[in-house]
Amino acid sequence: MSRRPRATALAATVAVGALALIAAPIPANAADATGAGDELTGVALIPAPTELTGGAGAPVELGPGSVIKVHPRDDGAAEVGEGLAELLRDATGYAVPVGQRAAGASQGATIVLSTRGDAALGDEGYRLEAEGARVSIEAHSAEGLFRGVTTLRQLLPDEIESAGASGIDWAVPAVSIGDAPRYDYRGAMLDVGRRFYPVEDVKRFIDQMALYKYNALHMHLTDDQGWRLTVDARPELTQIGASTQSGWKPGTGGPWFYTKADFREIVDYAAEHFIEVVPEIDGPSHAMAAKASIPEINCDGKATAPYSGFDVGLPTICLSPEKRAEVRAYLQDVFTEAAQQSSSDIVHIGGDEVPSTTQEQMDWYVETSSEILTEQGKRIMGWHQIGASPLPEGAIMQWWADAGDQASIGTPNERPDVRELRNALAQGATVVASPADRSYLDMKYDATVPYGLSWAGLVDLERSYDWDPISVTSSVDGSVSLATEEQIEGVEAALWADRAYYGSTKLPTSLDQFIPVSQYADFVSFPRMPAIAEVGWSAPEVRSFDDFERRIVAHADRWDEMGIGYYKAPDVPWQE
Ligand code: TNX
Repeated sequence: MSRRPRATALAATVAVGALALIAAPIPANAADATGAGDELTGVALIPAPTELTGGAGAPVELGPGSVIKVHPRDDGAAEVGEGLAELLRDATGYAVPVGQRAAGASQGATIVLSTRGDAALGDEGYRLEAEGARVSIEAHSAEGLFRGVTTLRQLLPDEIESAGASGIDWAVPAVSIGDAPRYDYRGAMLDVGRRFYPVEDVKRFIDQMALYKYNALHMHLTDDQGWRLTVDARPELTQIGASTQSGWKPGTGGPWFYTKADFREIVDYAAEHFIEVVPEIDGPSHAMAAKASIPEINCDGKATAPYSGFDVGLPTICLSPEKRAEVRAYLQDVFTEAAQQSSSDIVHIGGDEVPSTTQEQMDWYVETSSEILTEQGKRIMGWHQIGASPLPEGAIMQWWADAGDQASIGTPNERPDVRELRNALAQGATVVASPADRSYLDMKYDATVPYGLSWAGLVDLERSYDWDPISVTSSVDGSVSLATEEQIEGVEAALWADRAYYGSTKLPTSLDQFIPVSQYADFVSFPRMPAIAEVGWSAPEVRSFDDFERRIVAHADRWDEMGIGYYKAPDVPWQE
């Protein structure tokens, strides 16, 4: 998946915005839950589309004769159509043939899919019309069509998410939708370093991401507590570095890593959902698993003991001049193989929480990593500390600041983080916003939550929803704004796993406190992951927390169908 140039992205947004004005759209909140009889009753789309109007005609009824029509040479539509057909077949039991000649819709409506829509729709935009005997979705790419099909999925009854729910009325309300994302990059991060997610659990997370139109899975593959990626040139990294997780010493299970086939399976599964996989190899800190595996990246040339504790800010790999050739060789091996195994044009180099290095050492680390990855044709991404160093063209800085950092913007005492942001922007870098006090899914929703941390504060649903990348790169009163809209690449929800156990205000005393990893992920991600999806996708004009709350409550039934164990946050008016 290649990203479109910013200029086109903006043109597409403006074009859809202009359409929205002409069509005098009903805001997404028009589907008032109390508006019985209103044709938009029950429509609860997340993220909110750019333009949504209720059609005057009848709802679309799918039935045993329903077909998906695609043009014979439209391979993208055929592929996306087959995915939709599988979903429909599982849930409805109907045959749902796909093809040009799929005809005979006497007992059910036709779904028409096309990737031959106007170029102004951009890579991910689409138009969806539903009325009477027909649903049509048109995009300019398979990816855009997939996003449109995702909207159709949310227009169908909740039972679409479960297999074998026959006997219900498979109706789609009459609607007209024009839609395109605000930002190109809408990521979610899994910390498989602290806590390993088996392939099936990663796939489950990908399913959840896809339903909310995320397009980048950032895998934090290495940390102090574990190394998860197979690197052929350095087998020790998984032989030794994969023997630990946070709280799990060598010999308590494992090893915990992805074989090449496993990783391929994840990348392919993500690609089927139009999600790219951004691999992260963290360094020069957060690298104890590598230091335990490879003696020559330590200043004394000796391997460290495998680490399974809960600290951050631990020693870095050796950055003294006499060790640089060996460290460079290590970086060459790990970044090359990470680049080759992944599907994104971005590789994440970490760079966070580095203790006791000089700026010269950090610069060497960032420049060396960048050189290796530039040779591989990749862009680099890094936590915002990389902003203090010279950055290559196309670099992305991931802004993970908390409220205190933001509050210092424009004051005489701007924090170093803010200087890093300014420096990165001045070099032409773009920003992915993942403010810790908004989009860190490991922050507790409230003080009663038994998992996670609260160093950036408590993050309830409204806090995770009510921000955007411009607001978190501006002073509190908005008078000093550091990034322009063009310099924002997107947003990311970050699911760290430092405290993925029950009773997380204290360190665990027994392995029994570790709940299954998907149970942890479901709980901390829902309802907040859909909120951050809307921050990344939806135009500011169609966003409001009150309306989002109405829609999120409606989605809870869908999560029940999917078996997602979400947090029934007490401040959200869930329905019985
Ligand atoms: C900070 S955010 C970290 C991570 C922790 C996280 C926990 C960042 C770049 N570094 O190492 O997992 O806080 O909330």
